[in-house]
Amino acid sequence: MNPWDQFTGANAGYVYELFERYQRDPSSVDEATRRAFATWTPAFAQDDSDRLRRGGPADPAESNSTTAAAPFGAKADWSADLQTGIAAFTLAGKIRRFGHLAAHLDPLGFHNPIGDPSLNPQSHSLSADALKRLPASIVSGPAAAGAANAFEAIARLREIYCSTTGHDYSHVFVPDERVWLRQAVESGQFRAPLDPINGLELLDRITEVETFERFLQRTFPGKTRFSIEGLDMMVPIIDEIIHDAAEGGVQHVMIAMAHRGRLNVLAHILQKPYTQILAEFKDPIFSKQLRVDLGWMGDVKYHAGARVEAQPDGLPKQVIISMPPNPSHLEAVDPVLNGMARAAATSVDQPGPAVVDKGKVLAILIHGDSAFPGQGVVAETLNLSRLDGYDVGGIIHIIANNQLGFTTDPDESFSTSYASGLARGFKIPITHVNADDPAACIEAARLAIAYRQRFKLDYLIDLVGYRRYGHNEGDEPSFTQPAVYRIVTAHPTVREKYARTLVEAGQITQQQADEMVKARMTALEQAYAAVKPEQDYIPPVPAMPPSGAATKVKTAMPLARLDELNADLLKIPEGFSVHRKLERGRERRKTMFANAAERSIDWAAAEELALASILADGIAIRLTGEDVERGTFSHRHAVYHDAVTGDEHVPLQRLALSKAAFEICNSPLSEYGCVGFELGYNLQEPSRLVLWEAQYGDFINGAQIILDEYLTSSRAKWGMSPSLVLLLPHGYEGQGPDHSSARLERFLNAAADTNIRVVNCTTAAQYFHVLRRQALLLETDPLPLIVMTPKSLLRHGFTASTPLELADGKFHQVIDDDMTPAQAGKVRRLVLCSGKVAVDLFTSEQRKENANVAIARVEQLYPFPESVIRDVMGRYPKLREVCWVQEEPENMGAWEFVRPLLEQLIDKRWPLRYIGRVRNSSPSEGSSSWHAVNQRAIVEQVFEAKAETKEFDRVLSKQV
Ligand SMILES: Cc1ncc(C[n+]2csc(CCOP(=O)(O)OP(=O)(O)O)c2C)c(N)n1
Ligand SMILES: [Mg+2]
Repeated sequence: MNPWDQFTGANAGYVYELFERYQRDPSSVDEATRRAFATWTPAFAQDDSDRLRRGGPADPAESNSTTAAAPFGAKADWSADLQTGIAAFTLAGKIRRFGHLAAHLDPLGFHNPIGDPSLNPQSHSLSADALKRLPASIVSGPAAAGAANAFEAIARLREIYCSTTGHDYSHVFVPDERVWLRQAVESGQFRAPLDPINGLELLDRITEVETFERFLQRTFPGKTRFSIEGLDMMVPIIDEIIHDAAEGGVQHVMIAMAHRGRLNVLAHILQKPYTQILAEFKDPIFSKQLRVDLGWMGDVKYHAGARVEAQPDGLPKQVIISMPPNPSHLEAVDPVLNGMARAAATSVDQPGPAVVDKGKVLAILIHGDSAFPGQGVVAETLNLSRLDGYDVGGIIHIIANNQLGFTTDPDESFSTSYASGLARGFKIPITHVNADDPAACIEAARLAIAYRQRFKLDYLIDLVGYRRYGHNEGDEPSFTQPAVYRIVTAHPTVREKYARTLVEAGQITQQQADEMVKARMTALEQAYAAVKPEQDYIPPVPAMPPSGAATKVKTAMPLARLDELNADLLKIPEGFSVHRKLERGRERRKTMFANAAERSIDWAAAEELALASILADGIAIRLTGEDVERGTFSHRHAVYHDAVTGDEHVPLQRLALSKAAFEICNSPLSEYGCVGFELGYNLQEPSRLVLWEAQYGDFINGAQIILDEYLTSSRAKWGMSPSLVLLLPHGYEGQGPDHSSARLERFLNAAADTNIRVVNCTTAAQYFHVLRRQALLLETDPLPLIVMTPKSLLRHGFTASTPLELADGKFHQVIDDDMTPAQAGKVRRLVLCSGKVAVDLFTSEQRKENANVAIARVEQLYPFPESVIRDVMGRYPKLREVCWVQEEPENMGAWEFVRPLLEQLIDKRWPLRYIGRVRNSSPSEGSSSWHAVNQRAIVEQVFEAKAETKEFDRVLSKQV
């Protein structure tokens, strides 16, 4: 028997490759193979002189190897056949890899396929005849099965890879996944006829989609709706994904998308009633929207979210489908939805690590073709996909690719070959599909959800269509894309085309197809006639009004309980070796409760005790951020690493008293994406305490879009109730402009309507109580909590607290100077300040010598504790002036926020002075010496009877 006969398909290909190597360099294969190649003849050795006579290849680079002459001894005929086999095998590989480049993806035919010479048989010196002489098995896979020869198999392969679908998955490096994809794609298992499509239902669905837009266009001409038209198949694609997901056990499908087609998806996937949408188009002004104080709420209609419990066709169970509201800021919703999905998939009712069930929830993210490559947060979100602390078992991405971004063409939008290029780096399989081919779109959807369910990994559908109108419906697209819009105007809709296909196939008559349109239009007209804007317009559900619970909640904990928690935290698993240096700290903690009045509790201990006590109260916690496990300042050590084995021990997950899960993870180096994720997690599961810590507070500005669009305004815009905690290391310690300021002023600038809490604590006990307060308010009075946290003060004696302060105390919005009434009677100057500068003042030499100055710490800046400060002012009968003191420049920090509030409180009784750094564009000095000078000047100015010292004058003159 000829040994070549044993090899078929991929194996044969491998042998051909080996032979090719052998031809180039016989010593590159092992001895036995060398012997075999010297004697065996390929099975299909037939006269192929025809092919050999033909001209050279179109692309020599692609085909050099296939035209190389046998170097020695081989018989010319079998060598030639072997070459043909190798060429056919290579061609099949190129089609699988690059076939998408020749696929007809653009329904308008405006952007031609890029193509690739290696996809042509001629480039491999292959003729049709030569291919016909080869067995189909050389192509291998399902395309070869049942094919008479390689010619037929190659033709099938081209049909699969180069028609209206571009399967782009060669970048998936895990063989299992790639083999699955290849099999799924080539077998046609997700395509009709193997997986049938109900053509009439599909036609009716796209009729519904199109008619909705046409009705809106007719009824509200020119009004912005961001029509889906040109990408109508998006709706059936989502239908299909939801159906298959629900069938596979998914209980909750979460969808996020931008403006394009959103109203259509809200109406038809989220089942938002037509009457409600139409009432929004009428844009009524009603009393229920207005507030007496000229304030406002709400957002434009195409930012609204929705939620529905639906039963997909033919399935016995319900599935929740939800879409969060989102802002204009394209792609900002990506990490938010990702975090929501994670929260929904996570169970936290057992102590220990959180348990994630990746099969429970499915997230679908719909992107724009300009926004996907353009917005960095997309990359940040994709980067979360396979990280333990963020994984949601695969997101299905759909690029709503209308080949335009406002007026910007694709070649002005991205440097990758496709809008989806970024996904390749994340090993996400991509299906580019022509939005005018409904069957291909349905296959893409089925493929995506099947892959996601099988591997629990992301999948991307690049739905390539067009935009029927301008960016919005009042826009004239032919100003900028005249050629495209000449085609669009004459281009039939996908509904028209599909109706024609079904008519030609005899499945429906044209009249029946037209009836479908009429029926849908009638339903819309009836809905419109029935609209009662006063009832149908539903403004955002008002967020829980502030309940005042914040001042009443009891955060203290009995000493014995704290001691017990502490002992529990200090337990170490048998045989675990703690790092020598960390052991010392643990030893100190063992005696922390020995004397209840001793200042033995530092910042990190207070935090750990607070978190432990929250877990013991049954509230789950998630804490993330850059390097949070250890803590940027090496203070937290929430995760111990065995000094010998590297094994991990997380005390808060081993707590005997805990009643809920504790999740902690170092985040990737991202702020926008990660803060968005945590915010989404928090919104989805508001009863859990979610904390994000910045490496340094400065870096929070990387997440500014999330802060502005979600954290501080989502209450007013969408009636949401976020309660995320941000821990932002803040304080002037001479580390330069970028490690000093968490931009307190930006939070205060966004503070209104009791939308956040902003604190700057100066003691460990205050931090303990504020964390506990936050946890205990999650259900009754939730608000985001912004904490300016210390750096050098983490281990400062001044900030340490006594066990009693935890056991008997509470969070104080203001900490007044610790003076007797007699001492207070001498005070002339009341200094109000917040955070680290207070510690500088209290611990200064001047403080001891100066009895005229009282220092009160404003620990909570928002909501501003007016009445407490009023009381503080009342304690000093001989007061002559009030000073606001801060480390930050005058245009930053809290000053500009507190100034009008203090002026109101002072009511012209005393002058209000500012002491702090001068206005500056940069948050702080670049030199630590300069920092020391300015810091000293602030302290001196506070305690000087006369305001300016010589040094301060000098500093000022230099700075100016
Ligand atoms: C972050 C951000 N920058 C700019 C804009 C303004 N903008 C609104 S839509 C749009 C074009 C979006 O193009 P694409 O992503 O292709 O979506 P399409 O409108 O084509 O569906 C731009 C630039 C925005 N909304 N968000
Ligand atoms: Mg676009």
